[in-house]
Amino acid sequence: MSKIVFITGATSGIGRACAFRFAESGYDVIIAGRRMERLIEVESALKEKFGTVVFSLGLDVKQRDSVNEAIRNLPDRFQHIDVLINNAGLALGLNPFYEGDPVGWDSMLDTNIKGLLNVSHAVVQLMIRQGKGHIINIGSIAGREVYAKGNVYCASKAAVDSLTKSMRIELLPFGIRVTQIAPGAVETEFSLVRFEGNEDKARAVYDGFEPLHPEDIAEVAHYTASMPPHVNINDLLIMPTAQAAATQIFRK
Ligand code: NDP
Ligand code: 8X3
Repeated sequence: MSKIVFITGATSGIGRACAFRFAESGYDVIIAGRRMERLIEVESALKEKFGTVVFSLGLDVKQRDSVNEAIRNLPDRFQHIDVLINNAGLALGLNPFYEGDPVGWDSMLDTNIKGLLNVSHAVVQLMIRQGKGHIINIGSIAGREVYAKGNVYCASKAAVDSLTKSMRIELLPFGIRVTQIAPGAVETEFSLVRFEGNEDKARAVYDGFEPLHPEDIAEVAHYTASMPPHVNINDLLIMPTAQAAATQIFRK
């Protein structure tokens, strides 16, 4: 029986790359995200390229009732989840907090923290029954260091760091592994979302250096999941070679 990975935020960037990497090594995949047309595109590509068994889940991780219902109603063959990648997340804006938009704060906190909790809470019930599983949380350098104008996004990723540690302690009796992967700058749609579709601003974030590619993080996520069952990789901070800290980037 193939292993099953459940990836949130698989319509773009890191999540999409994870779907391809895990599919390549023979996993069946559950891909989740709000944009159904993107899910259909990823599903078709995975089927065509690797013959993957895919289940697409149009899902907003902020909607707790929908998350619970979606996971309760997974087809039987997807009711056994080996790996959950909590990747869905976003930043909105880059302003001092006193100029920030509270609607954006709600969206970041509800997605990056409560969304991760909603999905984990539902999926972990399956893992507890199985007596095994692996939760991989995508944190950020922003959860380790605070940078000016990062305020709520940084706080949301610091919460991911705390929750990862809590999960690891609390899931100890059930043989469930918990890993945090915390990337520095990865070129995805992240900055386009942060700057509300402003392509010039988004491109400028990655100007003059080679950022990480989503495939780099997917490779690492796959690596952590490929270790023997008695090995848990707790935490990985992964930066582009040209980046030493959140705001220390060497640009040519
Ligand atoms: P992208 O914008 O490319 O991808 C974000 C993904 O999250 C999309 O698939 C989006 O899907 C999904 N998503 C957002 N909100 C929701 C929601 N409410 N419900 C379900 N899915 C949602 O960015 P990245 O790939 O870069 O981001 C992935 C993760 O990596 C995030 O948690 C981000 O914070 C983190 N990260 C990113 C870094 C970077 O530099 N890019 C660095 C460190 C961490 P859809 O819109 O279809 O719902
Ligand atoms: C995304 C990386 O440095 O833009 O988490 O916050 S950063």
